[in-house]
Amino acid sequence: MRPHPLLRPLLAALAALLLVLTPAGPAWAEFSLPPLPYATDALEPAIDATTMALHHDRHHSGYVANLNAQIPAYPPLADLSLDALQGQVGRVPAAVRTAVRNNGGGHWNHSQFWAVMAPVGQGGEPSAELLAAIEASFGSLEAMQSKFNQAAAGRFGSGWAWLIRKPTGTLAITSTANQDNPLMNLPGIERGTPLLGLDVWEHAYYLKYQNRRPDYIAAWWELVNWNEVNRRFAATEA
Ligand code: MN3
Repeated sequence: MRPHPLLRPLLAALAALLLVLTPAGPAWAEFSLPPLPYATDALEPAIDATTMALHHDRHHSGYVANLNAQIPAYPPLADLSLDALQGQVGRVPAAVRTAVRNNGGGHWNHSQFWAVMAPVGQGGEPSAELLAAIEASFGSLEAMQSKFNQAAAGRFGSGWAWLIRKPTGTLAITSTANQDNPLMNLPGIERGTPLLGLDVWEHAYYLKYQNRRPDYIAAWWELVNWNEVNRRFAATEA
């Protein structure tokens, strides 16, 4: 049977209409892995290239993929920025909360981690404003670093050490387990704006340092990108 002569132009018109009505991109935005801001060997010798490649290309990308995998079960996730998500983890439905907490936290934490490091000699110095705040809260830069080192070395199992600015304006050192961070509205977390966070999961240092976490922590200070820490501190003043 021959199709009606008007069928083909009618279908073409319908297809054109659908093209006009369909948004250009997907209806929701997926989270994406940021590229490292330097080469994988740029932080040698404190952090070796193999650790950096595995850490970014396998571990961090895994958090991003697993976070995106929660979107079908909880579509509002796609409308949240990564920053906004951290403060709302406690309101995520129970069925997906643990996965969003672990993988959303993992994505945020690692994104800041790459940014607060720089090749030796390229990280600058604490700004006068940041240094004044550190001295007001801890007495000295060295005292802050000592307290940070204790938090990093003393974190049992996997987690992070943080320099944060509390809602009161003072600076503090804190530590979180697993992939939690100080932005999360969850019980047991000392909240504040992270200025500097160190990954003390074994995957961050074990290839080079094995069980010598304090050696990794000591070497890491050479990599701190104070320019970025200064920027984060200044943003809390805004
Ligand atoms: Mn890690």
